[in-house]
Amino acid sequence: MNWSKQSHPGIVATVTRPHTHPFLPYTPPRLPIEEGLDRGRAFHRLLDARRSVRWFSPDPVPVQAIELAVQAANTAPSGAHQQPWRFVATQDPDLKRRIREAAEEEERRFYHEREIPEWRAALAHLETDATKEFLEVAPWLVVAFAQKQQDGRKTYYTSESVGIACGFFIAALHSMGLATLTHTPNPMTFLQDLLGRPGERAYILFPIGYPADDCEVPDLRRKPLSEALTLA
Ligand code: IYR
Repeated sequence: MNWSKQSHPGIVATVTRPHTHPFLPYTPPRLPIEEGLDRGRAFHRLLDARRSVRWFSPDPVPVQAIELAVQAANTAPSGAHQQPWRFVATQDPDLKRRIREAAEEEERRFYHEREIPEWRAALAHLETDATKEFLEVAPWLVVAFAQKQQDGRKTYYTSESVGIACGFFIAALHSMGLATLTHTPNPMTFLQDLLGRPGERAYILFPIGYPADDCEVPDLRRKPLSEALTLA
C-alpha cells in the first residue's frame, strides 16, 4: 500500500510503511564501490591533514565561515533528535579578553595548584601552560554549549550528541582551511556567565582562525589502523 503525504510544503512524498508520524523516502544515489572508496580515501586524506592549533593569525575570518561550520554541526545525529547544542560565537575583542582572563585564572589553578602528577606527565609533550594568548589572537571564539534540558524536559545522550556535532564542526572548519583547538579550561562555568547561557553546560571552547605563519604543532603520530579497528 502507498501512503502519500504532504510532509513539506510543495513536496509530495510516497512512503510504503504505515507510519503514525511523518516519514519520507530516503534514497541517496548508490555509488559504485570504487567511487565510494575513492571518496573515502579523499575524505581521510583531508581529515588526516588537520591539526589542533595554538598559534593563530589575527587575520579576519568571515562570519559566513562560522555559519557554515555551525550548519554542518547542526546536521549531527542526536538522541531523540533533540539537537541539544547551541553554538555561541564572538569576535568582540572585549569579550574575548574577558574570556581569556577567566580561562587563564582557571588554568593557573589547574597548572599550579590542582594538577596531579599523572596529568603533568600526560600533557608534557604538548608543552601547554596557563597562558592562553590564542583566546585573544584568534579572530573568533565559538563555545559549544550542551543543553541538559529543553523547555524543562530532559535531553538524552546529551554529551554524545554535542560531541558528534563538535566533530562535524571541526571537520567543516578544516575543510575551509581554518584551524581550531578543542580547548577545555576546567571548569568552564565562567563561560555560562560571560556568554549568558544559564542552564547550559559549556562543552568546548573553540578559538578559530587561520594558523599563524609561524605556527608549529607537536610531532604527533596517529595510531595505526590495526590499533584503531578490530574486525571481530
Ligand atoms: N586545559 C588545560 C590542560 C590540557 C588538558 C588536556 I586533556 C589537553 O589535551 C591539553 C591541555 C590547557 O588547556 O592547557
